[in-house]
Parts: sequence; structure tokens; C-alpha cells
Amino acid sequence: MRKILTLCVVHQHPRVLLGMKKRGFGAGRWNGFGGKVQAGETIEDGAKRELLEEAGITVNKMEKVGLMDFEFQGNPEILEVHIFRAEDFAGQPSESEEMKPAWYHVNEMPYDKMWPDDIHWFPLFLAGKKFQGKILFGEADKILEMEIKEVGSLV
Ligand code: 6U4
Repeated sequence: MRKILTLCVVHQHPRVLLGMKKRGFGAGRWNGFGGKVQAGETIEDGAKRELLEEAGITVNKMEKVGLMDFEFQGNPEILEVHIFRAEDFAGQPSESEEMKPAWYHVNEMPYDKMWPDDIHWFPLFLAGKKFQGKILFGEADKILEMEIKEVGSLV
């Protein structure tokens, strides 16, 4: 069983826009913006919709840079997360019920308050690489197995 999710990070070097997730899955962690793709929308359209809903900004152009499968031990569901990079946007990042946005300098990423996999792929993201991988999480979101590789293009 696969669940398709989006994750979009605005990267205006040397800063990135992250959001503190206030509720739901991953609450209490800084992350990109995103969520479930809805019936009838493309994955990219889903990512744009979530950016608007969660951060109040509009993005025209985004690039898919990562594809990660996340699994939790004992749970048959696979989270297929499509990761996008955006640079230009319109509007003013603003707090929503779900997320509180903040800019972080790329050298001061709050990795200890992010998903534990992020420290492994964000350096690729920040270097402008494309990547693909999978992670198996155990108790307390501890990483049990991890495979991340740089790829030339994404399917
Ligand atoms: P709703 O429907 O709002 O209750 P919720 O359960 O809060 O949904 P949702 O839809 O916001 O979850 O999606 C979770 C978000 O977390 C997506 O943007 C993908 C992201 N995400 C999930 N696992 C992640 C992981 N291991 N590392 C990461 N982001 C992850 O960096």
C-alpha cells in the first residue's frame, strides 16, 4: 500500500524556508511544506497547493529533486515522498493552522528538530543534486535501514 506525499523546500541560497509542523504527522519538527496528493491533481499541483495552504505562498516553477520511500517497521504502508525545490515565489510566508514558517541559513539547519533522515539527504538537496532512496524506521522513528543515492534523473 503506497501513499503519495509531497514535500517542497524553497531554497534561496544561502537560506531555506522551513515550517514547524504544528499538528498531525511529524508535529514538532521543522520540515518542508507538503502533504497528501488529492484525487484529480498532479503530484506537482499537490505540492503547489500545500505550499499555498500551509505557508501562504504561490510558486510557479518547481523542480522534482528527490524521491524517497519511508517505511515503518510492522506497518505495510509505504510513504512515497516526492521532494521539490522551488526558488521564486509570490506572497509573504505566513503562519497557518498546520505550519509556522521560518528562514534558516543553510549552515544552521535545525537537523536535531527535523526528521532523522533529513540530515542524510539535505546536503544533496542543498548542493543541487537529485537523489532517490528508502528508509526503514523503527521505534521512536529510529533509522534501521537506509539507502540514499544520487541519481541523474528521476522517474
Ligand atoms: P493531514 O491530512 O493534514 O492531517 P498529516 O497527517 O499532518 O496530514 P501530511 O499530509 O501533512 O500529514 O504529510 C506529511 C508531510 O511530512 C509530507 O510533507 C511529507 C513529510 N514527511 C513524511 N515523512 C517524512 C520524513 N521521514 N522526512 C521528511 N519529511 C517527511 O523530511
